[in-house]
Amino acid sequence: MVHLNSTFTKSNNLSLATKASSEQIAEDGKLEGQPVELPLSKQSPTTLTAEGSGLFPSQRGNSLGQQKAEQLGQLLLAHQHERQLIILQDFPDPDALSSAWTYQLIAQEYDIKCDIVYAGTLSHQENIALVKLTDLPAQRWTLQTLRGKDLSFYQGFVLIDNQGTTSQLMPVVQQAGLPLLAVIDHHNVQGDFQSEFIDIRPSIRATATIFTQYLQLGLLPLDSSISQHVKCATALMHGLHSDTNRLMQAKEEDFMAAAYLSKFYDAQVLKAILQANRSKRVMDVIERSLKNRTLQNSFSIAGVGYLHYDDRDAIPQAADFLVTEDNVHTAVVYGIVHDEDEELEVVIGSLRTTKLTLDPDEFIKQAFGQDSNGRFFGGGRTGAGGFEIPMGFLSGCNENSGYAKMKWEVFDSQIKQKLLRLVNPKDNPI
Ligand SMILES: [Mn+2]
Repeated sequence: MVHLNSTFTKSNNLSLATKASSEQIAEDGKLEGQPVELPLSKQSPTTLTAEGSGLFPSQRGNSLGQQKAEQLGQLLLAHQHERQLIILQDFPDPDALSSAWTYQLIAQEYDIKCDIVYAGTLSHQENIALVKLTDLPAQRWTLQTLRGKDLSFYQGFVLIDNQGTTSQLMPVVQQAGLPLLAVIDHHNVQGDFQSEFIDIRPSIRATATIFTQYLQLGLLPLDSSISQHVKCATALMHGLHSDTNRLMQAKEEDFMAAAYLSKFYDAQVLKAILQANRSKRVMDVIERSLKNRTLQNSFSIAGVGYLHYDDRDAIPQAADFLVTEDNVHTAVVYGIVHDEDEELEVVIGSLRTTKLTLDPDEFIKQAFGQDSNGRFFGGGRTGAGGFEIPMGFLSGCNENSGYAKMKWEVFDSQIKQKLLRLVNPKDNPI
């Protein structure tokens, strides 16, 4: 599938934009070293200096960023307790998605509730991966969906990483009389619009950079102990990465933003997002494996529940992914694969190891043993192994969800026990 980016052409350089940005840049340096007080809400009282905001020395002169962060803080303060719509281009890219999420998190500090919406689809594997792995809260609103929505529920809308020219939702929102509150973008100015706040900086390569600056400047300082912040930083890193062609087109400010994000983002999750040729259902399985994994003695063990026969390949992919975690040398992922047509169920598992002294074949044979005919449930080769355990009489009847859940739990614990006997030889409960 083709990754549809916005239809903006960045080379379509309007003199208006160039002039505006060079004028703004000429103001740089004015506020250098001065403390800037942002009018924030009570939830995040912050008096900021460039010193205290974790900026790099060369960024202290970035008065435009500071000025814009301050203005955005004022805007949000003036709209406290409201509901806003964040409109993205019809085929949102990682830059748009991550920036919108950041806006939502910042606005939350002012008790503003935002819905992130787009009218088209997430067409690229990477976008789907980003949304799944970070739980990014974007919603698809088709024109049909819109008919059932009462837009008077919202007090305004904002445009992020676009200027309204690439969204089918624009005419509808305008017709509903919603005011445009903010436009934050790095594309050249697309035309005339009235907005309370405008931060359009075509000199910056990604909207994610602009949002990272807002964070750094104190609108929402990231905290690596908050999982949502880590996910958001990961999303921003991905946005920045993808809009700068893996940083190859990045400018100083983009690198500075990346440097700040590097302290918070999750490299493993980003790596998973970048391995883009995976289906959404594979991503679901990887997500489950991440969520369910148990780490013991450098083993990562994860049961992923039920999956369709067509998706069985997701299990080795999830194991490939889990084994990349720091301090993990071996990953085992398993699930119940079912073929609806035949009411057949089988437990399928995969092992991946980077430990040279661990023989996957021996490990799996030892862990699961043989069936009544003397056949082993699995085996392996260097670095990888797999197993299949037929469920026989217990196959099917999953219409009863309570039963299906119970069945999974029994298999899950049994497999874990057998594996953990080898992982922690002394912890054998029997
Ligand atoms: Mn962009």
